[in-house]
Amino acid sequence: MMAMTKRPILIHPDPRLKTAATPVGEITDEVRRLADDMLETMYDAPGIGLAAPQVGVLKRVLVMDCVKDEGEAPRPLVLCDPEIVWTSDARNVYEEGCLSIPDQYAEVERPAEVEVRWTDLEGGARRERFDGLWATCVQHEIDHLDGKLFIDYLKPLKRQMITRKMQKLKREKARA
Ligand code: K1U
Ligand code: ZN
Repeated sequence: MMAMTKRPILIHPDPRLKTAATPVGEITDEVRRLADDMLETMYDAPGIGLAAPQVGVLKRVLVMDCVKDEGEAPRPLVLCDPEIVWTSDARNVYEEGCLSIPDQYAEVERPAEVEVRWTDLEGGARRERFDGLWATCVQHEIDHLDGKLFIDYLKPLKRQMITRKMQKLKREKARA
């Protein structure tokens, strides 16, 4: 049994959040440890998703659990080298947030359903169609792996306003 460690989450702006991550290829113990730590970090935040670049690791690994009901069993998913293989024509608007852009929310329009192919932690090939919040979340997380943030979908002025707030937050945190 591996000990899970909470890792610090990078706050925007940070060049690592703008960099495309590289495929993991073979699933090693290092990848398994990273995934365990990311789940711990995501649940602790709390959040419904997390991508490896958000903890400073430029590898194509994401975790998510979009189960909302208190009574429902958690469904932690780890996706290595995920690829979107199909998107619906129907679109969905969701007010998104991001653990790397705390307390900022904005509506983003994305395909309502997506089919994703990935490798699981046992090295198996997986394929699943996601809808609702799961579809929004997996697209948000795959964007992170491509160095893209949800604010990149917003008008430049709104994006700039949020970036300035985050710069101020980082300055304050550095002084504290
Ligand atoms: O990638 C991230 O920064 C995580 C992010 C994922 C996400 C949220 C909303 C739409 C798309 C993707 C978050 O988890 S932000 C926190 C959040 O949404 C949440 C936190 C606690 C309970 C429920 C939701
Ligand atoms: Zn995010």
